[in-house]
Amino acid sequence: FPWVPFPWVPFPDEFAARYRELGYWTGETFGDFLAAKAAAFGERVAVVDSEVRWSYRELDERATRIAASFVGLGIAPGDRVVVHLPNVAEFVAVVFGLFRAGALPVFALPSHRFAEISAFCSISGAVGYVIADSSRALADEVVAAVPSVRHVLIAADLAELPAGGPLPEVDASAVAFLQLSGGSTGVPKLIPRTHDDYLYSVRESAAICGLTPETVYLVALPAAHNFPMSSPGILGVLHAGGRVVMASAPSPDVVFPLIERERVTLTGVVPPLALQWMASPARAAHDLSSLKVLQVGGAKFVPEAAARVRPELGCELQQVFGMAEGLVNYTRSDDPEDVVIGSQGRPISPHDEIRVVAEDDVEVAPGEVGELLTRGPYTIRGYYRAVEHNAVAFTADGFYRTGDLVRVLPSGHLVVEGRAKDQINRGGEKIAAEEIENHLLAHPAVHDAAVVAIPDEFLGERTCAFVITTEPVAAPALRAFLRNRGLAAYKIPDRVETVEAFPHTGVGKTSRRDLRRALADTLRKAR
Ligand code: J2J
Repeated sequence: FPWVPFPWVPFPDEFAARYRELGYWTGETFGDFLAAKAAAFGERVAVVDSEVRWSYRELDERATRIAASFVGLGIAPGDRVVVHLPNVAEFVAVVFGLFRAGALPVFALPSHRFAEISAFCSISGAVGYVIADSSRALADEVVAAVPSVRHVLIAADLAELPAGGPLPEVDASAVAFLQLSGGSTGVPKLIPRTHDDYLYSVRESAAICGLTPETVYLVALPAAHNFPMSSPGILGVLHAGGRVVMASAPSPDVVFPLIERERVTLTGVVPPLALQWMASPARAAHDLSSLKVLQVGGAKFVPEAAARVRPELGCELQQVFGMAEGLVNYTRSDDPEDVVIGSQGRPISPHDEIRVVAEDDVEVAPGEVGELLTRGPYTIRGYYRAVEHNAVAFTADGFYRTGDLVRVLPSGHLVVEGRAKDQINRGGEKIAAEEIENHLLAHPAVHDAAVVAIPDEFLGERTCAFVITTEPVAAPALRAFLRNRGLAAYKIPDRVETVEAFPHTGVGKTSRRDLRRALADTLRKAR
C-alpha cells in the first residue's frame, strides 16, 4: 500500500468550526473521557466479564498502566495497532491504553482470519497486533507476511510490561482509531474517526437512549463492532456511569443467565439473534424482566419480526440503523408503535444532512426511494489511504454515498428498502462481493466468478458464488480452498453454482454490478 501524504481526509475548516461552535466537538479525548468518568464514578462497577469485575477506578488505572507499556515498547503517537480480541473486559482496558498512548487501535472482529488481519495490518502499516493468546499461530503468519508488525502482544500481559513515559499529549481533532467498513470493493476499507466526532455521537447516543448510572448493558455482539462500541454501546454506557457486561457468545444459553444474574437493562443485537432469542425455549427458564430495551440493527429487521419483540420478550424495541462511517439513526422511546416497528429510526443530530437521490444524484420526490447520501458532525469525509475510492464513495461536496436505498417518512424517520452497493448483508455481517470473487479467481480452475445475495428467511441474505471453471470443481473443495486462504468463516459462500457462461444483460459492455443483478434474478426465478 503506497505511502500517501494525507492518509485521511479531515473535515473542512468551516465545518469543524461550526461543529465546535455548536458545542458538538468539545476537545475532549478518549483518555480525558475515561479519567473524568473515573473521577465521577470511582468505585462503581464499569466492566464485567466471566473473570473480572473492574470499577471505573480500576479500569482507569489499568488503561494508564497499559498505555505506559505501549510507550515502553516504543509505540509512538499515531502508530497503528490491530486489536483482535474476544468480548473480555481487557478489550476496554487495551483500547483506552492505546488512546492514552496516542496510538490508533484498528478494530478487527474475532471471526477475522489471516486474509483479513494481514490486510488490516498492511493497509494501516500497523506496528503491533494485540491478541488473546489462543490465536498465536495466526499471529506468526501475520508477522511473516507484514514486515511493519514489530510486536505481537498478548492482551493479558500488557499491564505487566516495562513502563515507559511520559504519556503524550493527545489532540482531540486527530484520528483516534480505525474502524472497519462493511466494504464493497476488493480491498477492505478502514474508517478514520476522531476523538471529537466520535465522542459527540457517543454522548448524544447515551442521551437518546436515556442511559443512567443504573444502566446495565450486555455486549452480545463483538465488542469491536461499531454498534456495540458506540450506539450507545460500551462507550455510551461508560459515559453515563453504567455497567458493561461482556458476553462471551450471543447464544441464549450464555446470554439469558447473564441477563438474569447482572440484571441487564439494555442490549443490542442483529436481526437473526433477535429471532433466535425469541424462539428459544430457554426463555421461560430465566428471569429476563430487567431487560427494558432490545436494540436491533445491522441489517433490516422486518416489521413482522419487529412486532413480536414486545409480546415475546416483554421489553421495548429500538431499531438502530447505523454505519461505522458515521450516521446513526434510532427510533425513539416516544415514537408511535408503528414507527418503531416500521422504520429504522431517525438521525442522531439536527446537523446530520440527509439527501435521497436517484442514479443521477438528483434528489427524489419526498417519500420516494433513493440512495441515501449523508454528511454531518460524525460522518467521515474519506476512508483511510484510499484516494481513488474516496472519489467515488463521496460526492464533491463531501456527502458519503451509503449505498443504502431508503425512503424518508414525513416524521424524518428512514425506512431501509434495499441496497445499491455490491455487498451482501448476511444477518448483519457485511461481505464485499468483489473481495470474495478475487479469492475465488485465485483458484487455478476458476475462470470467472460472481458473488451475489440470495434471500434467506433467517439471515435476511446468504451468499451464492457463481463460477465458470476450466474443469469440474466440487463446491466443498472450493469452500475449503477459501478457508485455506484464511478467509473468515462468514465470508465462505453458502452456495456455489457452476455455470457455462454468465448471462448477457444488454447491449455493450456488461458491468459487474449488472452481472450480479442478472445472476441474483436467475436465482430468484429458480426458487
Ligand atoms: C438495514 N440495514 C442496516 C438497519 C445497518 C449501529 C447499528 C448498526 C451498525 C452497522 C452500526 C441497518 N437496517 N437497521 O455501525 O453504529 C446496514 C446498512 C449500513 C451498513 C453499515 C451502528 N443497520 N445496516 O451495521 O458499518 O447497509 O454498521 O450502511 O457494520 O449496515 O454496516 P456497519
